[in-house]
Amino acid sequence: MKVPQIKGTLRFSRNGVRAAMPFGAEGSTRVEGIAIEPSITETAHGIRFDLRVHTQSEIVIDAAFFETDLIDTRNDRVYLNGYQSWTDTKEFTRHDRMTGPSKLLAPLFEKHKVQRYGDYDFQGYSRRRGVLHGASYAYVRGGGDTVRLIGSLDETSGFTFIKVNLNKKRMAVGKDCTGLAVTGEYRAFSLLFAEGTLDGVMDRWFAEMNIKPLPALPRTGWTSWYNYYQDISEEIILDNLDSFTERKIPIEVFQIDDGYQTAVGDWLSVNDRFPNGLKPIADRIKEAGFIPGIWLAPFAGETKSALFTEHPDWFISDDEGRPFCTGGNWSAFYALDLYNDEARSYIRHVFDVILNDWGFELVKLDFLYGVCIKPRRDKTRGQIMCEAMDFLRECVGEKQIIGCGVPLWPAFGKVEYCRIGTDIDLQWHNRLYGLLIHREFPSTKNAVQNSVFRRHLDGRAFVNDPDVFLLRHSHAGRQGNITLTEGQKKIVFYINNIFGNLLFTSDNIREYTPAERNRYLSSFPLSGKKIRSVSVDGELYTARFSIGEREYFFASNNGTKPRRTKLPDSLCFRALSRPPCWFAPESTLALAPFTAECFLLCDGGTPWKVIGSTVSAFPGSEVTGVSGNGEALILELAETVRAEGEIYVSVPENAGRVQFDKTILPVSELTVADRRLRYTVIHIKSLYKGT
Ligand code: 9PG
Repeated sequence: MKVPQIKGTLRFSRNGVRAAMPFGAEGSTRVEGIAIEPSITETAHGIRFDLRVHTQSEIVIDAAFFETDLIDTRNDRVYLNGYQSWTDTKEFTRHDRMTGPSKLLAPLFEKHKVQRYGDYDFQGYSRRRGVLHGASYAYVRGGGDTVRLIGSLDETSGFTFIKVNLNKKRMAVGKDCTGLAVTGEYRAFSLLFAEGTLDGVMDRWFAEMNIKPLPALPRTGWTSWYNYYQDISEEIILDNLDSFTERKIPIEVFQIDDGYQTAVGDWLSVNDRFPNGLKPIADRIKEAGFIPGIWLAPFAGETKSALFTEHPDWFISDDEGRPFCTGGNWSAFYALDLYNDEARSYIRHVFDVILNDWGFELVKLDFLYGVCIKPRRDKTRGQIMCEAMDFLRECVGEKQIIGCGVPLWPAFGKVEYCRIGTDIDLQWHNRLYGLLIHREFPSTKNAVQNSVFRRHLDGRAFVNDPDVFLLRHSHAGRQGNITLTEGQKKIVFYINNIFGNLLFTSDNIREYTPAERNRYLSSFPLSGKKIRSVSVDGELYTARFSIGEREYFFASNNGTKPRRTKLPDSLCFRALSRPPCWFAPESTLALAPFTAECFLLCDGGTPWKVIGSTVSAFPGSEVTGVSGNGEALILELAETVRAEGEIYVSVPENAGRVQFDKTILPVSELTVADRRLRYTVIHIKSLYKGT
């Protein structure tokens, strides 16, 4: 790639006197006692830009930013990474607006401090079309498959913000370091520019950072939040646990969410809905063969907590020494000061009890952004957040972490799993909220969007947690008010399964109808997917991916207008459809509003291949071995198959019948677009126990 242009300014004050110094890509700038030293080098992974500031006496930085020339045309799309896990993220166009909490409603929001959930207190929101920003990294997509990445290599010195004005083809890069006092050296920027395919530039960025994901497997599981919310009890938790064990559902993680504690912050004070405490529950979960998980917000303390009322001095305060509110959740909450020794000891003790005494093996650590809500004179937000992640890692040791509500860069390589989108809602999207409140609000639409657009982090930074899928109907569960339609539930189900690798639900599976149950069971086995290509055109999402040797196509219409797309150049078996349905190569697929369809690509020509199945949502992924010998068919299934259904296996031209498992099976014939399919049908009985 060509060397990017760099035209920057460092603004600071020294002894109360304001000054500014320009910098470029090369050549140092000096004034008495201060030197700015840029360096631009070509590495194995791209073009690296570093900017160091050396100062003999203390300076207080006001701003550090530069303009660069990554945008070619007004029609370029720019991926802008939202500030934290929940912030909406996608490839933006010049028609998009980015909006923070409504200024008009500010008095209303004052109590809830909605601006503190994101970057509203320190990043400008002009609400103008095409004037947008993101954190830590961005990429520009012109017409085709090539993208130009700009990625921060080091946020321990402060968050990097990338701001664009697509109408004017401008991009500026700034460091969130306003108010930082520096003496000696400050590494103001460390960035990689790279050009290539999205996968290519992501590989190179992570290689240049030398960040590797912690070892962690894809997991299936259950969490209490999206059915019971805070309204949980021992009885509810154990009843749901039993529902999985009785039915021999092969989930791996069973996680208790918010609601067990007397107040947020008082993690060791379990409320009276759990009369026996949590240790016996963790034991029961382990006896059932699952990994016990628990939620906590380790830096948070709500107004009514004993933690906050007894130790207000452990919390971050404003410049006048008053408590600095982090947000409106619960009875409003505050964040512990990471640099207060007693606060640190308290957090260490909490983890020691939860992990070692109670025996939990996985913690979902939430509302983490709170800890860096207020930069210090000696530390930027980015530095605080990175140090906080190191501290949490040290506290949790070898046990596992799901990061949540966290700026992503500091979580790279530090947590096994990480939420990359906002909360699933029981409705698709509250438009009014979208227009008026913070970008982090629960929205199924935004959650799905982030799962697709942040897919490149999965397996590079951590395992992506797309949040839960829900399959229950509207009158099931405590929260009988689920208004997601069948199609919307199917979209979330597929997108989570394709792009995420932590597959949780919150449904009470006892309440499933037979159809809901079979849909749920069709998610087993969870199999690794390799994404080959993705296209997003408005609300039409399509993707090609593979599972082992098998190829798949997925399409969803996430909007309210009917859409059409073309199937790949192969016979396509439509998943979850009965009777079996094969589509001709390159047929047009009509997608009604809010529908999703997944297809197995099968040429059908060669014998002894799975050419369709209704057992798995990803037809064929449940089959670990298929072969034939004369007329005898050998078929092996994954251990975690539970659903019932039919598997369609192609047979040789001359085979009039097939022998399988001591039975004789007939051969069927079908012609789809002048391709003849000869196949046999194997009925798989449900291994599911109970109703
Ligand atoms: C427990 C929940 C669940 C959930 C988390 C988190 O923007 N917001 O106002 C907002 C509030 C709560 C929230 C997400 C966003 O939920 O993501 O899975 O654990 O806390 O309280």
